[in-house]
Amino acid sequence: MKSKKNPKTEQLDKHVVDNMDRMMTSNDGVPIHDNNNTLKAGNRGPSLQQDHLFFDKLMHFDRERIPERVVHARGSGAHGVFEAKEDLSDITVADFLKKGTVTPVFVRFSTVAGFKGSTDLARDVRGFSVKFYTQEGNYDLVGNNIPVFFIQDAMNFPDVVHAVKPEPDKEIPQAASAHDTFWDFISLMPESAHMSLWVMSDRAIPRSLRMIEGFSVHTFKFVNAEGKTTFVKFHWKPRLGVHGVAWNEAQKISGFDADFHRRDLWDAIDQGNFPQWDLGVQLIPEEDEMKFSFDILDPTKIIPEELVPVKIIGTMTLNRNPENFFAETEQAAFDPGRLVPGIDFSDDPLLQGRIFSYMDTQNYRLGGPNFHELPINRPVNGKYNNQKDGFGRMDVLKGNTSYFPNSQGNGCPYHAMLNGEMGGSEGNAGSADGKSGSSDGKGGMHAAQAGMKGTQGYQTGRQEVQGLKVRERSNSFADHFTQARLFFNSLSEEEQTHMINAFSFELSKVNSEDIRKRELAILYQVEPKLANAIGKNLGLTPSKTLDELTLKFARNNHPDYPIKPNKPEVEKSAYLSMKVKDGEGTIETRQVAFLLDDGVSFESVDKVRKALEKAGAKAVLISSKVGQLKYKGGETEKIQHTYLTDASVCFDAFYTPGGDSIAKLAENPDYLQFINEGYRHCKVLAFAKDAEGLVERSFIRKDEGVVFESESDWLANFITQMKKHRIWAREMARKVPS
Ligand code: HDD
Repeated sequence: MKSKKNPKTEQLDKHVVDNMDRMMTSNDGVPIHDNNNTLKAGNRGPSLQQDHLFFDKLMHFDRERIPERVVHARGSGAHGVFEAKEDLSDITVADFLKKGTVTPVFVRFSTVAGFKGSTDLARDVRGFSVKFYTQEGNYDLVGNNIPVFFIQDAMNFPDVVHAVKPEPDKEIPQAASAHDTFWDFISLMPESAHMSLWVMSDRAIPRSLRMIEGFSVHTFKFVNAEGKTTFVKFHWKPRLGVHGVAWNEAQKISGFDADFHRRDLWDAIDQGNFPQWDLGVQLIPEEDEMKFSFDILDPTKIIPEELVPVKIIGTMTLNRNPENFFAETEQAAFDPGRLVPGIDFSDDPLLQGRIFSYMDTQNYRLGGPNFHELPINRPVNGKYNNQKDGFGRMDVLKGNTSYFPNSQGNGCPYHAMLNGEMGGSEGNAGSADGKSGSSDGKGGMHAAQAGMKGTQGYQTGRQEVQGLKVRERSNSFADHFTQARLFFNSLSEEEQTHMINAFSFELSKVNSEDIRKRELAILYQVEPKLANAIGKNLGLTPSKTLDELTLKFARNNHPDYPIKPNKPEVEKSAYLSMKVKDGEGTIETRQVAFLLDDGVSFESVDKVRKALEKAGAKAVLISSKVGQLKYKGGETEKIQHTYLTDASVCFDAFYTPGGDSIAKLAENPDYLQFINEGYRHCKVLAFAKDAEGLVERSFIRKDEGVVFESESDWLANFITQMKKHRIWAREMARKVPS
């Protein structure tokens, strides 16, 4: 698939090294004639100290690893573009948000808790980081697929991370929150109640990274030309909808294909199924800051879309896979502190702490302050300043000045224009020429800076600030349960059941009964129905009041805790459930397993494959061996998937075609496992006429998601049912635990 080019990929391409048709050399370019044998004294003899080619090779190998990210270590990246589609000129000067502007992006999705090599299907938050390479520098929107956070103040960040990571003595469990230290922390921090419900929802086990939402979590600010600010929350809405897998599936996918999400993203882009998200904003005028029942600076709160609608302002399309995982995905340095003109921080105390942490971690992880010069991190509009030297410096700074102000360097690099005038004392800067920061040596404005002509440079939004220096927390942050309740009440019955099961699973893995009880007491405050159902699974009756220890720690922040909450504006939101609404949904890019064997009827395969592919889905043929599948009529087809290598949990729906393969399938336990498990996980199963009898050998019972060829409009119905993503009603009706 030919990939799309944009200014960033063109910049990157200049760094791509292709070994094809090249002679092997050392790192200094010296041709190598033997890459198999070290230099020895005699062909059995000791190796020699003077083997500089061996040292060149080993020295590099020994240093291949860099520290993995302390959180979000496991990630997958892709390139793409963002196109702005709305006129926001009255609320932000952000250049990349000007209607019609197309900006290159690099996106990295991640899990939070697991190590770099951990499974994609962990129950966890997914990171959603976007680096926009704008004409006014790089802008990083470093969000998550969950709109709220565990904690309100950055001071607690290392604590929540230490609690969820493997326990420090035995370093288990890997990529899992189901252990004592996590729930110990959560049960002592009532502010984490809201997010803990999201993490126990199906949002935390996505079907695909292409099917997750993204949120800025924090409220940021837009700044317009007059310096006036508007509060803003960002939302990414996936075109394919938001979908999860069942927990039982997630656990099995981790075994069958731990790279399930990474592979899915790569394959989709590789096959030209470019994933897309719309970018939406919730805008709150400065003067409405205090208008809500919650504090918009509190990162444990959403702004219900019923209160402030999401306005779609553009679309992101991911259309190119990285050339090299390490150079791009691993070395990408995201930082919510990288803002561009027109966007500013709010005073959210979690966000304020992040501004330090990311820069600090990149300096450590990427080995010094020149990480901006790594190809993936370079801005497309160039960087020109007096910062110099340091480990791994790549730019060759020209001229004898590296200070400001200067006259020797013609006053360059010069300040951005303020209000259309050339700013500051460097009045002659407009004549920037080859002697200065204009590294192309051609004189005049550097071509890459053309897009910045007339920019005011980065302007912090106007804000009056006053107050005593205190280590305190506002009482407007003290309501920890109202929005958790809003989330629970907004879910469908099936989703609530999944959440109850998830809490029951996690708390059953906790060894300490004290912790289980403490958490149940928190959940009781959220919603008695939730706490009672979980309590039943744990054999515990939830306490109606918070545990003394929880209260003690909550009173560190709010001495009068609990504080009477404000009445919420919204008690149930239509935007929080993932359940596909009637008549909506798509089967685009869904993977349908065709379960067959030699002797299968070509017609029976072909007509269904064509119909599914027309609707955008993909048919994957599964047989008992790789190589050539032999059709009943003698035709053959190459097979790459088998009952040995694949599992039902990796597919969205199933079809058993007819033909002479039926007798083999009837005796194939792996086939029966496929359809039984597919049914258990509430997926849609279709059977050709000859294959309908196979159902008798399974525990499948006829329902809307079990489709037979002998029924009218069966093919259209197969597709209609698949659009629902899952037949969750099956789980409720038959108590099939998915
Ligand atoms: Fe963070 C990485 C998202 C709070 C400190 N964070 C990281 C990544 C994402 C987020 C998506 C992965 C970036 C990548 O792909 O390279 N983090 C969030 C969100 C938060 C949040 C949405 C709250 C709303 N983070 C947060 C706080 C702190 C950090 C409060 C510290 C005070 N986060 C980090 C970090 C990481 C990081 C330690 C690890 C690797 C990295 O930065 O580059 O600095």
